[in-house]
This record gives sequence, structure tokens and C-alpha cells, in this order.
Amino acid sequence: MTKATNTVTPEKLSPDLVERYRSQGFVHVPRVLSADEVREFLADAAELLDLHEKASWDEEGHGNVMDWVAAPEAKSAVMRRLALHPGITRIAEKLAGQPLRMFKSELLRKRTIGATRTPLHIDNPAFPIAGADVTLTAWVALVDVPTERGCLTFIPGSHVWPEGSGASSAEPFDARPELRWWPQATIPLRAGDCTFHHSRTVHMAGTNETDTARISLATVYMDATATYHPTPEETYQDEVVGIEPGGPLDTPRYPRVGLTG
Ligand SMILES: O=C(O)CCC(=O)C(=O)O
Repeated sequence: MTKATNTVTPEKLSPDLVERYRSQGFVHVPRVLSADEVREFLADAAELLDLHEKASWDEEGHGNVMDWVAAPEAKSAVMRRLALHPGITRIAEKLAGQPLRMFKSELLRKRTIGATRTPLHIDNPAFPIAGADVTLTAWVALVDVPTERGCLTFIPGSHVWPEGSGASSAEPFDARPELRWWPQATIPLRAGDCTFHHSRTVHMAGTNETDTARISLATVYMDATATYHPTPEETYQDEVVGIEPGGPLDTPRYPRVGLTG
């Protein structure tokens, strides 16, 4: 049995790590979950992936990128505990430097041998949220994710988009050709580790060349005072219900996080 004291808590985060997140646009935090938590969350995740309808991302000519159960926190109390996990969300608040709400969560599965890479992209254009200075994703590995299982790769520092370049859903190398020559950081994760990335950080993931599915929970947190800002590019606005443009995203669907634990 793994003791809770082995996990990395918000109190143990070094100022260096927070600084690194702000300058690089991502950070790897090992052991945000104990081994017991990983076991419990993985068992529940596997059941949800079996039982529920899944959305699927296919890339023409390349095959399946991944499939996912949307809003798992609304389907399972166990997944809700993970999406709102006090340790993870308080780390997210430390990185963001302010109070946050959950915007959405997705239970991701990159299938076994043959699942193709996740193309290079940024997340921000898909979010109908005014202002993107704060929005970030916690990507929690529920199985070991070595490079050959399709771990995430980030372009450090790419979250700072030059004035006027307009962070958009265009292919990042088309929008900013210089990024082709920037170093990339590929981050293998052990089960229970987490990466946090800013919504404007350019990132991708590799193929899954193993016979074990890559299972993870990706949860997006936003400024606690964020408002609804629909634009034609945004793909998640259909999911925003009962909030007028300009209104606060403060209904129970977008709970405050980091408050306990
Ligand atoms: O899991 C992946 O392959 C990609 C995830 C991603 O792009 C994200 O969580 O922003």
C-alpha cells in the first residue's frame, strides 16, 4: 500500500516549478495520485470506457487518434472525485496563480497498436471562454505512458504568442513557422503522474505502439470569473447551456475547484 505522504501535494511544489510552468507553458508533476488512487480510478475509468458511448477522433488517411467519454464526472462519482481532486486542482491554482473552475473533463483512451499520433495543436480556440491567460489542462495518466504508448510532447515557451499572430486553430507550424526549429519536450509519465499545460501551448502526442491502451483523464480548468464567449471556431459551445454570451460560467456544471483537502 502506498502512503499518501509519497504523493506530491500543492504544499510540496517548489516556486521553481511554478516559475517553470509560467515560462515554459507546461510542467510535469510526478505522483499526484497514490498507487491506491490509481487502482481505484483506473478500474472506474475502464468500466466507463466499456459501458458508455465514446466520441472518436479519426485523422483521414492515418486512422484513429483516440476515443473518449465526455463529461465522465457527470457519469461516475469516482471520476468526479478525480476531475475535482483537491491535490491536483490546488496545484492547478498555484500554477495559474488564481482561483479556478472546471470547464470540462474527458476520459481519453488511445487504443492499442496502431492508434495514430495526436496532431500538433493548441487548445484555446476550441474553448468558448473570454480571455485565455489562465485556462489550463491537467492530464493525469492512469496507466504508465512511456514514449511508445503515446505520451505528450510540448514546445516549451510556445504559449506566448507574438502580438498580432492570433492564437488560432490553424496548424501551429503554418501560423508560426519558426516553431519548427524550437526544441520539443516529450514527457513520459508513470501512472499517477500529471502534466499541466497552458491552453496556448503547442503540443501533440505520439502513436501507441504497445498492446496496452493509453488511459488518462484530461480536465480543463478556467478562471473562476470566466465568462462565455462564443466564436465560430469554438467546438465546445454547443455544450454551454443556459448562459448568455458575456455571462459568467458559474453554474453547477462549472464547479469551483481547489477548495478542500
Ligand atoms: O491525449 C492526447 O493525445 C492529447 C490531449 C490534448 O491535446 C489535451 O489534453 O489538450
